[in-house]
Amino acid sequence: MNKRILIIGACGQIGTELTLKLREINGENAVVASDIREGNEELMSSGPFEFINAMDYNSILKIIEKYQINEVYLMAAMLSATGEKYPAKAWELNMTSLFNVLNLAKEGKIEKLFWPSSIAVFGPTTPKENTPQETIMEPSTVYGISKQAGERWCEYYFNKFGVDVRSIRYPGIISWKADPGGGTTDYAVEIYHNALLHGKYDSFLSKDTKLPMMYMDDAIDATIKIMDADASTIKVRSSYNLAAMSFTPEEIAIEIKKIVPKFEITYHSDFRQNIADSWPKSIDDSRAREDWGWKHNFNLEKMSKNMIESLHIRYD
Ligand code: AKB
Repeated sequence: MNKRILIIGACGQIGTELTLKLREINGENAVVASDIREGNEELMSSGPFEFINAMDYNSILKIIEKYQINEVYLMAAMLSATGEKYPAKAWELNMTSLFNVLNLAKEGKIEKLFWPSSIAVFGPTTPKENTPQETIMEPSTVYGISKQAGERWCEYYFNKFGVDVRSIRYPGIISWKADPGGGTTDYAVEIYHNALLHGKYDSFLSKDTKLPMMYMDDAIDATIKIMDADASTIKVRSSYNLAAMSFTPEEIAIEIKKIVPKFEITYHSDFRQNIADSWPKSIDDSRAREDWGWKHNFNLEKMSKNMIESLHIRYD
């Protein structure tokens, strides 16, 4: 059956590039972008767009029926740093939107669902290096609690109702097309913009804060790969660990300096330091590699070259 895809939260950092890639693969009219706000020019002009509030079940259902959608990617969420400022709103958005799409799948309105989880499901008591797929999970942020609860619900809907939901625990995602918003790993995007525009960056994480990260191209590749995989190969129905690289602010600064020699970094930690300190430093993603053939392509060096080249074009 032909894919008829709806992306909810299409104007965010990952949603934008996921929409563009899915349109390239499936044809522009097969992929409906939706959000509560408009996106960038490329997204808005490349195919159908609808305003949807992810917390409003009926508005999602209306669009699913209008376009005869069979696959949904729910990319709307409040991330870790903003979530700490607005805990009740973060919980409400992250959980209500998930229940809306899980219930639509349970009622047979859609066939397949992608929902992103995060390394934020882990907490201070989790083993920090090479964090296993199954381990202690005591998240200490509202965002992390919502993602962990969400994972449990995904598995529950799969076991009880046969809902075909697939999920990845994204690390920090680095990209240049659309800006991230409200995350703890956002420093690793801001740093490239600031290096090119101002030749300096004041990091809100300390120089030795190591976190798992991934370039957007790899994140999109993984997302499409897990959704295209045969259902029998998806053995984890909560969410898969996923990894590409891990680095500190100091290490990314050294890499940037190789391309922008005048670049200088300073460090002034803020409240996001505590969040970062509660997360793993590196992730064991062997289950994703074994089950559905996940492979990353970008390391820190290759990503830095690509980011700086792409941002040069954007700013020129
Ligand atoms: C955040 O920093 O909140 C996100 C995430 C790791 O899920 N980028």
